[in-house]
Amino acid sequence: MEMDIVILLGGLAVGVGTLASAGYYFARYLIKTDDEKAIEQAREAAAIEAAKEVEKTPATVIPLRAEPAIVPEPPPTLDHTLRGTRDSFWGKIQKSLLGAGEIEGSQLETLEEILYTSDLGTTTVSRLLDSVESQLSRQEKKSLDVVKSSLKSEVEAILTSVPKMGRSPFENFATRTKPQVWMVVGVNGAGKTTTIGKLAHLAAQQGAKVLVAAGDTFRAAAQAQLRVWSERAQVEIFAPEGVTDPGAVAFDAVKMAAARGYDLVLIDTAGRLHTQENLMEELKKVKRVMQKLNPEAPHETLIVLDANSGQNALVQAQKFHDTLKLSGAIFTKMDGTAKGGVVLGLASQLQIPTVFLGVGESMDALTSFKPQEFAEALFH
Ligand SMILES: Nc1nc2c(ncn2[C@@H]2O[C@H](COP(=O)(O)OP(=O)(O)OP(=O)(O)O)[C@@H](O)[C@H]2O)c(=O)[nH]1
Ligand SMILES: [Mg+2]
Repeated sequence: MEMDIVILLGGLAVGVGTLASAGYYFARYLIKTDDEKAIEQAREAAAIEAAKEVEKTPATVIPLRAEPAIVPEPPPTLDHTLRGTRDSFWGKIQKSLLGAGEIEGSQLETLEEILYTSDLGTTTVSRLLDSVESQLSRQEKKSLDVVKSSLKSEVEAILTSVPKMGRSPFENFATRTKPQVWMVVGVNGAGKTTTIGKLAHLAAQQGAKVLVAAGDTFRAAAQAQLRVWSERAQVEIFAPEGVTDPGAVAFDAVKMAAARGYDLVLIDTAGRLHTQENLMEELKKVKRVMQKLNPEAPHETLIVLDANSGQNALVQAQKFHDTLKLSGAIFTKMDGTAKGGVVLGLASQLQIPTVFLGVGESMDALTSFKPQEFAEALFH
């Protein structure tokens, strides 16, 4: 009995204790003192102010893909491309003769000196000098504008006197026999493979079915380089593994193109110096081998010349012309050279028509050569 009372009293004590502590916590958290209420209100107000500040700040948008938009660059204009050449030619003439009065004696010598250092070639220099010295009256020689227009007409006359100058090899393309075969030759690094890529692109854009043939069997990376260009231009490539004879590549490419209805075969060749007789002979052989299939092939034999090589380009062209009978020239790297005057040299000395100009490294950077436009840009 006593034991029961002890348990009962113990239970009561625990119950009262629990109630007391529950009451304390109720009073502590729900019934707040005035001080506590004031602190809480201040905190709330501060939080609202802070939220308003965040709202005022413009949101920073982080795009999912922060890649710059790809805007295709337009190919540079000829006027822009020729600025280096223009500065070293007409720019220099203008600077040294401005305000000189009548151009005679020492001024004529200065003019001659500038012309000789402009990579024009001796024949062109004589013609240009003559157009000022003998064809202008004393009065006319006093005007820089008259001198300019006389030089410009002479430049135009030199360029247009070459048969087929500025003719595009794509002229009447659709009506020509299939496949047209173009062989591209030149010294090492002139820009042959790049130019083939550009030509392939141009032809493909005009709807032609194009095959590029990896006739440079000499340089290890040559096939791979041409493959990259063929992918860019979205044209087919003929590049057999392990074939070391460029004649065999050209032959098989032309054969395949004829069988499969290609419109154009562009044959890349290994770079070689015009002085390497055996390698020049090799090119003759490539040509002969193709002619067994098609006596008219190659329909175009185009030399690629680096404009930076200046007068040496004329020596190269002469030798390649003697060996292969060139049908046209393409000057590359006209952008960023001061030696573009060599285009005139090629016309007046060798009568080889320039058909395209390379004006940059991209696929679109190939422009048709137009004599008037060239003369215009040279004297702008
Ligand atoms: N700026 C500029 N660079 C060019 C032009 N054409 C070609 N190039 C550059 O010239 C370099 C040589 O070009 P390639 O096409 O490999 O020359 P290649 O004649 O095939 O050379 P090989 O096969 O070694 O004889 C490359 O870096 C090209 O990008 C052009 O018109 N302008
Ligand atoms: Mg090459």
